Amino acid sequence: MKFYITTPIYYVNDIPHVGHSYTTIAADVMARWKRLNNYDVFFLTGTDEHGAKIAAAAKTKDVTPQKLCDEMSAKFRQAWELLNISYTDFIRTTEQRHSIAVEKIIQILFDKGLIFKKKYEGLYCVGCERFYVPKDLDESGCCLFHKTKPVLQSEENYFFKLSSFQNALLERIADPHNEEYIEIQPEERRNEIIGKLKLGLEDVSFSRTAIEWGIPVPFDKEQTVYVWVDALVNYIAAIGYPENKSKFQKYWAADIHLMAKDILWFHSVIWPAILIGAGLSLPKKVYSHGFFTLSGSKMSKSLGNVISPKELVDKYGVDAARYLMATLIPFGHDGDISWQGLTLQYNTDLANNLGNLISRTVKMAEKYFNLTVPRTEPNLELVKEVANILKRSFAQNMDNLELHKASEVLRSAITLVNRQIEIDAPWKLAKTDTNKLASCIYSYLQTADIIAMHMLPFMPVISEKIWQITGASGNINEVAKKYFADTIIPATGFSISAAQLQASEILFPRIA
Ligand code: ME8
Repeated sequence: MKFYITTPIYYVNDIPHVGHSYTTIAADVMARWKRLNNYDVFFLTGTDEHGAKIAAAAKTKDVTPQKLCDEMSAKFRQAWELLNISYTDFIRTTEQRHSIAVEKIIQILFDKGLIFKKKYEGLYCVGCERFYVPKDLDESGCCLFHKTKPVLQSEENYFFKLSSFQNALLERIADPHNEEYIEIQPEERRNEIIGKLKLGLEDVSFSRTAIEWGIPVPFDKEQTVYVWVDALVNYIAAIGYPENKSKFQKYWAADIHLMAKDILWFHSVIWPAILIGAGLSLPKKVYSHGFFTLSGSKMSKSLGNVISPKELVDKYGVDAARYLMATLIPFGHDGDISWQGLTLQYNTDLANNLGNLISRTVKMAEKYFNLTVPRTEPNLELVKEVANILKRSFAQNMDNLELHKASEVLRSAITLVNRQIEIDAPWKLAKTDTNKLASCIYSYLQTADIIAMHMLPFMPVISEKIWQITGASGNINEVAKKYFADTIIPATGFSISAAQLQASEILFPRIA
């Protein structure tokens, strides 16, 4: 089975920050989870490089737009490398494979009579790269996202007959039984889109005359393709449209387009309308996660409160940074993040709970058995209980993109083992019953391994480290694939080879 997941392609006028990282880490967690479940995963990210915004940014820096794009796109790649993002492909809209696909789509829509020329005057927000009507703006006439006044622009452009797609879209978005159903999540966002759709749709400009930094319209070289249409097509260009038919057929339609609510309209209305118009099938799920503020304020360069991926990694380490970002706020809901909140969660979940479980277990193995715990029957009750807690809801939460809930399940499994250690009191057993002591420690090691397998999508490097420290045999990813496919069961399928336990370094040093 295939699984095709995408992030937005990010604008290169901005440096990668914690907002972009949020979506990309979440997509990576999903991609890794699906790989562990034996899916053939295609995970796409990339950069959005055309349009007025990029041209203006290049002008300010006194460089050519292409130079700016090359530099900035490389920064996104570096950021994703730093965060250990396992993308399959990274697309840039200035690549030829991309412009070929855009030209093809625009031409098809034009040939089908879905694009026509019209003079238009409207309020354009460069930040959003879109026209607004006054009712979309706040009381002072500003864009809700950028808090700036859109400028009046008048042009003769090519328009897309979006208005004629109202019913086709409503059928596919509102009716779960429709063959081409697009699942918009979360529910509140879906309802908002349905509500807006019911009010009717206006035709939308699909080309610009004033903007040179873009892909020329194939049937009128005086115009360039509207940057949003250009950008959306990346999702099919990257998987081979139009030339590599077999690759395209293999991966399209997308299983999940992931983004925040700022761009949900484009993904759940404009993009599906383009696809219906071009005779292509529709994405299965469009998921809008929450938008977060930083210590109560909108993140912005001018406020100087932008957190970079590097700052996160420097403070918490790569794996912990990934875990914290993916789980700190309920996925799908707006929230606030702060250094204080991140550090608190780090100390609670990682330094205290998980870190403590590993370090105390290994310390006991070292103290009482010189890191060679004799092979005994583990406390199967505990191992099974941990496996059951995880089985009951971890997979379901992950599949529903409820990453924070999946992490809560993990947390409760870890807490359970830590409590069991208190109940068993191995330090007392050491004086009375070394057999039982070995069996207890063996069970903590087994549960740590089960937990590590579930942690893999969030913390791939530390999970593997835990696997090695506890002396588990085999490659954690391969064992986990079997485990999630139910072809091995806990306590029998993977064994602790007693001699290989490693003294543990501190996995998560406490942070003040
Ligand atoms: O919109 N909270 O690119 P963009 C949560 N190029 N997510 C955030 C965030 C925050 N505070 N800030 C940014 C564009 N994001 C277009 C997309 S796709 C065909 C074209 C994330 O660089 C979130 O995913 O402005 C949001 O939707 C995206 O960055 C916007 O990225």
